[in-house]
Amino acid sequence: MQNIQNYINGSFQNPIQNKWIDNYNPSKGEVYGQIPNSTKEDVENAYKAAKSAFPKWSQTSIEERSKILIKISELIEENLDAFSQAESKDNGKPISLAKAVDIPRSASNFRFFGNAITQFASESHESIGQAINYTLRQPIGVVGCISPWNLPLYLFTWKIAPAIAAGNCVVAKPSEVTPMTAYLLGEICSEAGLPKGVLNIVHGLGSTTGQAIIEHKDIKAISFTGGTATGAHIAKIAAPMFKKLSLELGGKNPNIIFADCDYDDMLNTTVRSSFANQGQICLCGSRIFVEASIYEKFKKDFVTKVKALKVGHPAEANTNIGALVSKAHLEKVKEYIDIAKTENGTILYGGNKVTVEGFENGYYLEPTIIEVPSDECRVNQEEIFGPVVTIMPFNKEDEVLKMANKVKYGLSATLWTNNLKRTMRMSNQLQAGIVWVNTWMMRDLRTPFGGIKASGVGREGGFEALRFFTEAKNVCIKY
Ligand code: TXE
Repeated sequence: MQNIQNYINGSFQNPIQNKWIDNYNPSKGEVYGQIPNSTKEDVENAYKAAKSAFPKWSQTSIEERSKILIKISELIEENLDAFSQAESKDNGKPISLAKAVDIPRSASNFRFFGNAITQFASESHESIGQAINYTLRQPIGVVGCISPWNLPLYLFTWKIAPAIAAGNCVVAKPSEVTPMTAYLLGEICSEAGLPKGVLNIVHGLGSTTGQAIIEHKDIKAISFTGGTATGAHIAKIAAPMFKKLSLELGGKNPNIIFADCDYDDMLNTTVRSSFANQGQICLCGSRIFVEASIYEKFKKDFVTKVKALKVGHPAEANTNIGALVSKAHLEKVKEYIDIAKTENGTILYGGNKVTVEGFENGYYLEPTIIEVPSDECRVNQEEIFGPVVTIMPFNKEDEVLKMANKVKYGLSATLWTNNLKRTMRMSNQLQAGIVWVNTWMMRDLRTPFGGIKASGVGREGGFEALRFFTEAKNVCIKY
């Protein structure tokens, strides 16, 4: 059994009240370890460690901070295999994906902000003839980072790296469903020379451990990624406490395909944007709209490609679709497939659980394509967050634009066309924080990341993240 502990004040500690929860291996459907279900007392200890580390860390030179973050990045890269295996085992994603995306991007997060902090300048404004103004961007103090199970280390480090780069100290909680790589990160941080107390990692349920973090009166900012409902719950508690909030929530992203697109590139990318990570990425293009003139051709070609995807054990090199993250999530996704049938949806491919030989209790599901008669059905409106996409044709630009925007979410959108004017017109009107044109998930970490409407509040990435994790102070000196 792999039991893990909290990482508080630079050392590993058991939860004070000795409460533990099971950690499952989704590819086998069995418990493989225990993790702390930390209580208020553990969160208070983590907070105290962060608070006592803050004066020195916030005064640590930019060069020194940068050096430590880059060292953390290098140590993650040196331990790529161990981290990838841990991530794949904990989440159910193919080892190939953890190795190619999750872990390298976690290293990039630290490297990026280790460099960005050396370029993060403050402004000054001259009030001609009267005064000089300069703006300090000071670290907030102790901040909370709470992350989800879909891209565990990738999203955990996406918050922690800018927070500590900006001089804050952190109380961080990974998802209780996928705690393993966050646990491994603790060791790496100590080895990289991160002073104790700068980063504290507490494990446990959202309703206990997570709740204790958002309720803590002296944790001044919360950076959260997860479900929209949870985000709303956090906002209700944190807003009256005047905490800074960054909320990266759900999505129901349109993938709009015009006939004039580069067809093969579109087709191959659409398979990825539909089913990567078992469709458990908030950026997946889960609603596919295809121009009528190529709809029948697309349907045939897309089904053929998806049929060729291999659902298998995540440790197999040729597995394309691994296990869903939990039994509960598998049932939730399966329920949506059943709902689609009651809404006159047609299952063009998939829809069934898969039994993988030797892993009969694993949480496996076929990649599923559902043709829907209307954009207003539930499977086209609600985030399913699994290997399920809907498809339907459209005739006119304004028709598809209206359907694309007619959801409560506004995270990302993908547009396939070679018509420049159409690209500008539609990108301008699509209600999303990110629009990919003729690509998907191409990421430049300097760009603002986040959505609008029910997809969240605020932006992560680049200087946006460093601004979130600092307070601006204007100093005006009369001369
Ligand atoms: O998110 P949750 P989960 C969506 C997707 C998914 C749904 C739930 O629809 O099905 O969110 O996923 C912690 N106070 N996305 O279960 O439940 C919890 O412990 C403080 C989209 O991962 O919101 C975990 O660490 N914390 C998303 C984190 O919040 C609380 C990616 C996320 O848990 C808490 C993942 C509370 N009261 C899921 N309750 C995206 N946009 O990337 C829970 N948590």
